[in-house]
Amino acid sequence: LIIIGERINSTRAGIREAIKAKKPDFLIDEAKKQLACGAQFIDINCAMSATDEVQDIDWTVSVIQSALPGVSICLDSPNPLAIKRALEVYKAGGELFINSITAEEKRMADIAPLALKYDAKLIALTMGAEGMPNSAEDRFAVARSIMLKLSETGFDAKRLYFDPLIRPVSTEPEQAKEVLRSIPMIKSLGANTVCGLSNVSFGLPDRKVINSAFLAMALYAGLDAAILDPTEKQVMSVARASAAILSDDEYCAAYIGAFREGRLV
Ligand code: THG
Repeated sequence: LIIIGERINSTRAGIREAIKAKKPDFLIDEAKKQLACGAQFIDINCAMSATDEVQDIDWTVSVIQSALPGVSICLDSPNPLAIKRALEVYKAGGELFINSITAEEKRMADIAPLALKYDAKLIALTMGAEGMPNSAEDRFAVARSIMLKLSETGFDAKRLYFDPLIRPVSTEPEQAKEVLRSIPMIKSLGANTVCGLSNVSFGLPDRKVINSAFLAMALYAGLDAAILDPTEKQVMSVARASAAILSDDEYCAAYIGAFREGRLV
């Protein structure tokens, strides 16, 4: 399981303010905290910033990687210009995710060559021309068409991560099950899967309980990566336990290590 730490996101007021005021310490601290809790990638999203996203992502990526050389980053933006700038600023050393493309031709044509050039893993939302998919079959169909188009560019399916787009169980009770059903279908294409976890619990109390239950089920279904808050102890405990149970943690070493560091609930 690849853990992508989601906390450096401009939808969060504290992050937005730190970027606006150009205060690096708060952002660096958020990155360090997430790495200490077991994140392998730091998601960076400046899309909600007050001024210019391209400049903001440039500054944020620079600040994070000068404090943490070799850190692996997930560049989170729908804007190819922001992705392009961030890739230019990024110094090789860690690994990269580009988050994300959709079935939209223009965005794919802009981003796929960049993912190839910078040897980045690529997240593709299973969002078709008709908008959000409903059934597992719809998600699979969008994933297959994205993969066909990408394979023309020479992009390797092993570096591709499809996000089947979770919706809140509070308002769309059938959707989580459809996402779970779509995971093995999408993986049969030879690609990987990723989820932004927290949407599933939107509108419900004690969201971490729903998030962790969904994560356990998604991991059993074959989920390869998750975008989540790694400082959330319960969610990370269930992630560790699930990896041990699914034989994705040799000798349960990560689980035992997390216990020894007092990181399990
Ligand atoms: N899939 C992909 N990328 C994604 C998402 C996804 N990137 C963004 C998002 N979803 C995942 N990242 C976050 C980051 C922060 C928060 C939620 C998701 C967050 N949310 C607060 C909340 O829900 O209570 C609201 C913000 C605040 O006011 O603090 O913190 O699904 N590929």
